[in-house]
Amino acid sequence: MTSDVITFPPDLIDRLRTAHHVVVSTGAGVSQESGIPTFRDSLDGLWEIFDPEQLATLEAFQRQPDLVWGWYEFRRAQVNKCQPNPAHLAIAALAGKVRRLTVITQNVDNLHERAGSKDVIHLHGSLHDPICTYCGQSYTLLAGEPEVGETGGRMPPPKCPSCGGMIRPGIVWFGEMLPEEELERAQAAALHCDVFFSVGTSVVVYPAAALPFIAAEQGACVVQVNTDPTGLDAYASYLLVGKAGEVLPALIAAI
Ligand code: BV8
Ligand code: ZN
Repeated sequence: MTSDVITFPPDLIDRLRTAHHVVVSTGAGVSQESGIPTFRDSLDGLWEIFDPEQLATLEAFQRQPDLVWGWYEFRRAQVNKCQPNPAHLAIAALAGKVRRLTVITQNVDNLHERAGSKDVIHLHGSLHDPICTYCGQSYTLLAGEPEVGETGGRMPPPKCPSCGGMIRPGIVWFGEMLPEEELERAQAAALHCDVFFSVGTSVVVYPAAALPFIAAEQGACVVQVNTDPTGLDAYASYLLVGKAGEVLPALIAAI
């Protein structure tokens, strides 16, 4: 009977115990065990006829605002029904085990924050912070559940209370620049950290995907936590193959 206790190389544990700055950079895989589909999972229900890369663009929003707004409200309702999973909780607990921790995410859900992580760098925005396309003001979403049916569906975006402009999701779409300050902070963290975790990301979408390579280039210990291989495999110091919700709690407990 093989033990299901996960063991880790002693020098990885030592690296974490002595590190001055640890970075954890996450993708959709860290929220998968909370029940949120990843980008590689095909969209289901009403959305299966759409490709996320086609929907997640300014052009799609301008052409079909009700469809794109409805998709994001459907996803926000999905996130509101989910809970942070043990991976999010382990990342939050890591902050109390290492000297300095920076959490970076490509995800647009708020599960890191709901798990207790502080000052999370959102490179691609958030489902929970829509803005006005005209005046840029933040828009406060109505409390409670977005009114979307089980399969979502077309919903007209709200109008800005200040200027009447159309409200859009506070999301960085394909072809859009990332928020400058967040990107600079993330790149600086990759440049100066001792240990860089890449968790649950296929390492495909740039410039976020460049971060683990920047860290490897400057000599950081790069650790990938993923169920599957990615383009980072050959550059990582450690490949922890498995579900983030199982690997991370075991790793944090071993520090
Ligand atoms: C930019 C918000 C400068 C949206 C996202 C043509 C024109 C313009 C730009 C480009 C172009 N061609 C290429 C580009 C650049 C483009 C890009 O990189 N494209 C890729 C497809 C090649 N990038 C951009 O457009 C960026 N902006 O470059 O601006 C510019 C401007 C104008 C002109 C030129 C350049 C903006 C990119 C941001 C897009 N927005 N998100 C939304 O959420 O709706 S991207 C979105 O997709 C995510 O945020 C994330 O970044 C990416 C999905 O990746 P992952 O998170 O990794 O998820 P994925 O499903 O792929 O993988 C999950 C992984 O988890 C897998 O490895 C799996 O094995 C693993 N896993 C699953 N379960 C578990 C697990 N691991 C552990 N445990 C588990 N349980
Ligand atoms: Zn406005």
